[in-house]
Amino acid sequence: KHGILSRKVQFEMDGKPAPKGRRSWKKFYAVLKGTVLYLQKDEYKPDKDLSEVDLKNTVRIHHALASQASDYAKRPNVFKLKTSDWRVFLFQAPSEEEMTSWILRINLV
Ligand code: I3P
Repeated sequence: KHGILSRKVQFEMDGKPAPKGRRSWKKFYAVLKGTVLYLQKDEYKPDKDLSEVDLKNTVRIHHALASQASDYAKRPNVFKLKTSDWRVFLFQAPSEEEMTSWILRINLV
């Protein structure tokens, strides 16, 4: 699955609150491939190697849980992703359909 997602980091590894500066919304081109969610600055190109920043933004979603962020009212179509290493991200999808589709696909992994 591919698509535009904006990301906000709420908690980093081991559940530490993300520091100021890491908490702002950033727009990415997201690609879900197997158990890995790639978040890239630019459109996905299959033959291009990932940059160091792209690798840093990669999220392993094995044993992760996605759910609608019903407690977050500032933006629409936002879902929460909790990873197995206790990170928490908010992702904003372009529509409700896209949000639901991402949640279902992530939870199927
Ligand atoms: C953050 C930015 C985010 C905001 C976050 C701020 O500041 O304004 O938009 O999240 O609030 O820390 P900065 O750009 O300086 O990193 P919201 O959009 O959810 O309010 P937070 O610290 O309460 O998460």
